Amino acid sequence: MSDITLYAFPGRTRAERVMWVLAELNLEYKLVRLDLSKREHKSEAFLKLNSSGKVPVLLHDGEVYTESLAIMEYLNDISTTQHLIPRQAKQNYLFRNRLSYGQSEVEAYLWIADQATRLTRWYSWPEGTELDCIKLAGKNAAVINNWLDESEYIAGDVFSMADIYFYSLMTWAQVYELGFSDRANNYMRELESRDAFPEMLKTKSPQV
Ligand SMILES: N[C@@H](CCC(=O)N[C@@H](CS)C(=O)NCC(=O)O)C(=O)O
Repeated sequence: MSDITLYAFPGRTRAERVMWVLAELNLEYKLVRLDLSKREHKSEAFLKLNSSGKVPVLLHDGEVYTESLAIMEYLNDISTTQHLIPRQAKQNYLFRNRLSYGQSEVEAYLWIADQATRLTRWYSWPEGTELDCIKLAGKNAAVINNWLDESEYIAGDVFSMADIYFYSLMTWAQVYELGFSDRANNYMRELESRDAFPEMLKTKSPQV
């Protein structure tokens, strides 16, 4: 039996995306919540696992895996039962298209908006950066409404890892009061009703 450990923080972070994937794939794991106040993520021991001192970090049979999306795809690869990434070429293209868009056109702006607001202790951005980022993230988030008008899920008509990723982005966008269509809000409620949905993701507390 494989041995999986996931490192996260006590609050909501990018680690919950990974937890959701682990639950969907029925993979058992041990969860280690690092103590942020003690800066355990910058300890010598943790920096040996991830030199950037960030979560999520996954250990699988003694090997280290970092970067939330790469970890999610890796877990899909090692699963012998369910699959959350479409294999057929055109569906797989759509899946990758959504992930790529989410990373470069939505998450990038949300992350800089976070850095320019609640993370100013560590990051320094020129005045106005937050508003510019929120405007761009909002414009791009509107594209999500269009996708959901055309298909049941983010990357077509089958639930995939892209839905897990976009749920995480959409709740993050809501921290900045970016609105979604009724259809998009219903889609989020449907995802929340999945058995594997981690309750933690419903909290609107910001990502660290
Ligand atoms: N691109 C990385 C980002 C990881 C990241 O920024 N994690 C945050 C928590 S969501 C973190 O560990 N922050 C602590 C720090 O930057 O010191 C991923 O997707 O895994």
